[in-house]
Amino acid sequence: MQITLVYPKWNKIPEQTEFHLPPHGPVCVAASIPDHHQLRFVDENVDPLDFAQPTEVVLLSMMLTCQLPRGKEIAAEYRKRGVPVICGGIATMLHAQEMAGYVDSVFLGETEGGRLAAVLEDCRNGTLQPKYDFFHDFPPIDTIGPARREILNRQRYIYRGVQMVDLVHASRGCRFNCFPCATAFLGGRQFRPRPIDRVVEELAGIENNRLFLVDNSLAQDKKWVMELFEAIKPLKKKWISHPILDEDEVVAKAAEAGCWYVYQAVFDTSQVIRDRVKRLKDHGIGVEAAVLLGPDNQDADYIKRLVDFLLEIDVEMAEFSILTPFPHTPVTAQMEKDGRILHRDWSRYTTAEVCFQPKKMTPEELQAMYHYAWDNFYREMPQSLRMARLFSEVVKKEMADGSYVPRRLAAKRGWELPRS
Ligand code: B12
Ligand code: SF4
Repeated sequence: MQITLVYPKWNKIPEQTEFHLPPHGPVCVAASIPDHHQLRFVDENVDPLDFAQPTEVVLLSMMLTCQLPRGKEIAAEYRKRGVPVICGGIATMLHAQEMAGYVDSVFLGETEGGRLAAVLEDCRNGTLQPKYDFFHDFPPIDTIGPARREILNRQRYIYRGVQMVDLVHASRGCRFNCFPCATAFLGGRQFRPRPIDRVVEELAGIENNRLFLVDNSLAQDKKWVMELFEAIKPLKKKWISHPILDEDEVVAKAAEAGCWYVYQAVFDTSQVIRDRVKRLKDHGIGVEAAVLLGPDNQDADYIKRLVDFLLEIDVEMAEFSILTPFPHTPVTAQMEKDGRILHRDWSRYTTAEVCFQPKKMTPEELQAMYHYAWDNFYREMPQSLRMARLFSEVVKKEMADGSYVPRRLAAKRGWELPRS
């Protein structure tokens, strides 16, 4: 069959860095599609979608709630042309009932272990079901093979001449249940580490030296992360990740294994956070603070202090998000009970807009404090400069261990380069 896999567009937050990362869900979906099908992939964030191109089925992959409105438009357009549409992905699971009204089939769960292949067979035989429910019925973790990154339009993920990181995951799920997060709902609080040899195999097969380990958290199983770091160290890859277990030997091992910078949630101005950031920086790991604005303990002064604190502890970057009542999160359950959700216009659920009634601020005040935080953190040193500083750090690391890409390319092509 001719298949079109689409990752619908959403409006990027103006404050965030301009570049786009390659989407990870779709490349994993693509890996579950048997080779006898022809596949065309469009990431609408970087390429236009041409509805006139012939296709027999459309797979809509949605990660974020704010992709829903465009996802629905795309589905309508294809269905008008008689093409069946199947949707899946995280945002589909979070809005399963709603999406059922817009597509021919809703797929809940993960595609590996032959599951998507079977759905495509149904489609070919004209027996597509309205729902495939594999929610919390996870495929065996060792059926997750390397993602199919060849489907990406590589030139679109280059920013100012720099190739963006490639995404990879060494585990799925998360055993924690933090208040703003839907991961506990999605993964049933099960941490599912992949066999380490399979992760190494996947990493080794990626030409890009710079990666993003998109695992929810590398703080869930000390033995496993220590083994993982030891195993990937010889690959000399440089990588970014979500938080790492905050213990000296773990952070040291991560740094040796190529950790370049970490997204670290900064929720208060405590000594714990100060120490955590210091530990990472002491090991040469940069810190991008992920800062949530709007929880009930915050007022405008609190946010001002938080911004000062971030500058004082000298995190390399900061990303501010407004607490957003995404479906199936603990915080939303509470807000629903309290009647504090202002609207359900998903196109505005971007984390750049206030969608709920804060406790100690008006929505307008919180919105203003969001802009205050971005403006003041980046006032002395703009985002582009901070980003450039982070990149210069990775280049230094790569130069030090000989993994800098021009060197590897030169080696591949047999050129001699000065030894420095
Ligand atoms: C990695 C990640 C990111 C990466 C995304 C990188 C990328 N380009 O893909 C980064 C760090 C950039 C990111 C950013 C954000 N993220 Co995020 N992220 C995740 C995370 C941790 C994992 C997603 C992932 O890649 N999983 C691995 C892949 C393989 O799994 P998957 O996508 O589920 O795909 C499988 C199935 O769903 C299925 N499938 C997928 N598509 C399809 C399609 C079809 C047709 C079928 C049949 C099946 C199918 O098959 C796949 C293989 O099994 C999730 C949490 C989680 N546990 O899921 C949050 C999560 C998706 N993120 C979230 C949020 C809030 C954000 C931010 C808004 C946070 C912020 N304020 O900055 C930003 C938004 C980005 C922006 N505005 O530009 C929320 C989403 C909430 C929502 N309802 O919208 C989540 C759920 C975490 C949470 N807080 O609850 N994120
Ligand atoms: S915020 Fe991170 S650690 Fe907490 S539940 Fe979500 S994925 Fe797990």
